[in-house]
Amino acid sequence: MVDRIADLWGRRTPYGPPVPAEAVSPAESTHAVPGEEPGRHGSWPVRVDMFLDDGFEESDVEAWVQAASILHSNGDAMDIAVAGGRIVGVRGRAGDRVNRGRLDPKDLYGWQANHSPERLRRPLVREGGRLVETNWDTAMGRIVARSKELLDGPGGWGHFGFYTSGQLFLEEYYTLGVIGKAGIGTPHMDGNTRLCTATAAAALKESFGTDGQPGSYTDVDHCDAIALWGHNVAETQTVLWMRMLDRRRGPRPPAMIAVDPRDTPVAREADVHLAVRPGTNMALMNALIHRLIDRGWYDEEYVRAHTIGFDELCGVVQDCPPERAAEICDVPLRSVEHAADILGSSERLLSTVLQGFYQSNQATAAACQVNNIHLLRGMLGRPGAGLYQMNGQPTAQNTRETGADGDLPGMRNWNNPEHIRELAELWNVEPSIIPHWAPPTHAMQIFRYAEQGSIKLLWVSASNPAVSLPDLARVRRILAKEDLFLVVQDVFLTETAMLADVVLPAATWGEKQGTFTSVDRTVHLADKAVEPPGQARADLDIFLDYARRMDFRDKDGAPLVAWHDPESAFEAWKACSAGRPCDYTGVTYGLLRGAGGVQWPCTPAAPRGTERLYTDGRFNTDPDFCEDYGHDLVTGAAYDAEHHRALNPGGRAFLKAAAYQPSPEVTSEDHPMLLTTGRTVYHFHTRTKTARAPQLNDAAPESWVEIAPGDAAALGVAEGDLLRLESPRGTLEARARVCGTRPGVVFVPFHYGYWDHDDSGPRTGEAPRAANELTITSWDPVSKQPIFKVAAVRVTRVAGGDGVPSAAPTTGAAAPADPQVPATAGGPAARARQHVEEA
Ligand SMILES: Nc1nc2c(c(=O)[nH]1)N[C@H]1C(S)=C(S)[C@@H](COP(=O)(O)OP(=O)(O)OC[C@H]3O[C@@H](n4cnc5c(=O)[nH]c(N)nc54)[C@H](O)[C@@H]3O)O[C@H]1N2
Ligand SMILES: Nc1nc2c(c(=O)[nH]1)N[C@H]1C(S)=C(S)[C@@H](COP(=O)(O)OP(=O)(O)OC[C@H]3O[C@@H](n4cnc5c(=O)[nH]c(N)nc54)[C@H](O)[C@@H]3O)O[C@H]1N2
Ligand SMILES: [Mo]
Repeated sequence: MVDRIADLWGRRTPYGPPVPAEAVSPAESTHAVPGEEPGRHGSWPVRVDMFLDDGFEESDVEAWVQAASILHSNGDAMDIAVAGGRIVGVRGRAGDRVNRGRLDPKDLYGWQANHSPERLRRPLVREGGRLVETNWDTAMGRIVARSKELLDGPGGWGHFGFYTSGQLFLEEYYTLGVIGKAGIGTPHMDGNTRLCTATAAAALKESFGTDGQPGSYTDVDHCDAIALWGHNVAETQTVLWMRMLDRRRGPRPPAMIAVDPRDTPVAREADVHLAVRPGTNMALMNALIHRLIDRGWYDEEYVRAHTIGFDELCGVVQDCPPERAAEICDVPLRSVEHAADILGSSERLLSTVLQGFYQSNQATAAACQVNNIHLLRGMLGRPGAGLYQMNGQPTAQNTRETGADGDLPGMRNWNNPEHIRELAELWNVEPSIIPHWAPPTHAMQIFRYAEQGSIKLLWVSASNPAVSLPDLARVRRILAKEDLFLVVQDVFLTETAMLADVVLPAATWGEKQGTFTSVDRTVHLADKAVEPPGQARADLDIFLDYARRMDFRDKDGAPLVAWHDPESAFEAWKACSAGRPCDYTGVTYGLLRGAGGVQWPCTPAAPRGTERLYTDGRFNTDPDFCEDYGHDLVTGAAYDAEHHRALNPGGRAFLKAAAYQPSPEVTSEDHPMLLTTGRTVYHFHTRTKTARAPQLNDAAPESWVEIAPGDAAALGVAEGDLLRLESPRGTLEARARVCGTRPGVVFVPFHYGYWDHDDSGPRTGEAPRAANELTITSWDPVSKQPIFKVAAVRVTRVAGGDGVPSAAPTTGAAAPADPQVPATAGGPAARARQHVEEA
């Protein structure tokens, strides 16, 4: 048994890369008892994690229902324990390729939120300014009446906006996508994936022609170097980190590079930590590439055969030698050189990229440079040479694939008439109804249209923008507008739902069925384990009900949405995916049930799925096939089909370049420090679920400000003192955690809104604490992802802490400088089982 609040990653099971038997020395051979021994070779040992509710034993469990994790994108397979019609715990699935039985702390304890007494049980409508309970007919009736009035009036589809999630299921997104694109015909649809993985998609399209991760999680088993680009994987995809740590503790461990302004657990583990100034990733990347080219550490043959743009790239990076990056990023020159040495000498490099790049300055440009390193070194499409432009949310990949983020389903190109024709044929509608006269409207623009009044109906599903969007004072003003009809479909009465005209109570994970796809293209099925509370309904049923009531029809008068349950929706999606990169035609619910997850493309020709993409060095850049014709990375200007054809890609990847530019907001005399924001291991986003799981909430009950010891001393700040942060947008107050962030930078977790989700209700009379009160309305020119990671602030001390430390956890990046701060622990309530299978 282990307290997985105190011990985030559990017991180590060291292992080494697969090697031919004759190459293994006796000392390195397979050991029966992992942990104490040097470890074994080849495959990651099984360790099954389990947590059951107090008083329950395994023998009390009546059914184990298969699912996968819903609180991050790793796709860890698990079984839900059911007894007496309730969820009573979870257990990792030993046979699954992704996690081999392991679970993340959020997954072990987070399911308890399903049973919260605060779950929405009935629809709500606004009456005389207040939200009152009603029935489904009344709630849906109001939405449909307003929809028909708008659709039939002047401006029609232009008044509709849909803002969805990365947390629903594939079937739900596809249904929503068809309603939006072929029912209403609006381009104003996006997901919160815009805040999350828009840059992953954009960078993959720019370099390789379409979305889709080249790599596989098994690359961790084979690699000899791991580079983590702005990714605190130890706290945000803990099971993937366990796999990396197990390699690091086994024979022939991979080298490790971390790029992060804070002393995260990843940074502490790495051989080289580049604590860059927030907003300067691009200078570092250009310098690393400069060095690789300068030293001749690239694969000339691969570059010649499989890429376009080498000369331009050389031209751009020429001006950015390591010395220049060391100055701009404010990191030691020798560290830049050391990182380049590792990148240049590894034979099997694995990279992961996440929010430190995607939500920072020049997001797509910087993410593309990681692609460039892999292309230059020919590090794609073979074991260990892996690249993940990471996802964050559990189903963000599906939002993108199915077109619920505004892209066209099946990674089709909105600007390619042939792709529009394919969809029109599939759905049996006129091509003209499918929006394709301009790029899909991105989330920040949808909110802008609502602000200006042209979007009059905004339907938010499974997102809490009143806490998660930048510049919250503005977002609240928009959501509260009299002339905006706001529909919120959620499982709790969130900060956003409080502002709605209609609130629809949704069933969630464990209470409904559907599929989802993790970052390495592994598809899992989650089955329904228990009934939802009250009148709550699956999101799929809500969308199907809307389609029925709106009476959307195809060209021949038949219902546009002809499916009726998750499996029939999945079959409809399969037809849409056929022949595209994300081809699901070989996947069935039957295949996914029982066995482990399956990686797309999975077709009758590849019935067990596909481990890696681009194994032959042929990319999806063909003009007739690609998802996008690309952009200028500096301005965001879009290229057209003609430009793309003229480049004659012929299956080659693009090496795209851009010079470094400073962030849109830099420090000034008034705002002399940089604010960056992000996550802690215990909470998920706006905490609607994790604050309702006692073990998780108790580990991080209140917000905090991370500040470096030198800055704290200069401001006269001690651990636990109350600080005020002010940016040009707003103010927040929280207690100081003096710890290892870089000098001049403060960090605030973005999880805490103005509502306490632990039953104590809205916070009144207290100063705001949400990180997004301070962040800026500004986005990457290519991916349109907001810049959450860089804002200028002024920091002042408001009051002393009387020697009481802040409530920040001690386990992750917020590990305190002061050793006297009591360690975060979960105690008996957090005791979980971990069972290591002996070889
Ligand atoms: N525990 C937990 N896990 C989660 C989630 C969660 O809410 N909680 N959410 C999931 C989701 S949706 C996502 S998107 C992922 C996000 O996962 P991550 O990207 O790992 O998480 P973040 O904390 O947002 O950001 C990562 C790091 O970026 C660093 N950073 C800030 N500015 C810069 C910069 O300019 N350059 C560089 N190189 N680094 C910078 C921060 O210090 C931070 O440590 O996590 C997923 N997993
Ligand atoms: N400052 C700052 N801001 C950020 C970030 C950052 O790093 N810094 N990160 C950004 C990123 S990467 C992300 S992903 C976003 C996340 O931002 P949000 O999407 O706003 O965050 P969540 O709290 O996950 O909101 C999901 C909502 O869906 C509800 N929900 C859960 N399951 C279901 C379901 O099955 N059906 C329905 N209908 N509802 C459900 C939950 O109760 C919750 O209210 O925040 C972004 N904002
Ligand atoms: Mo995210």
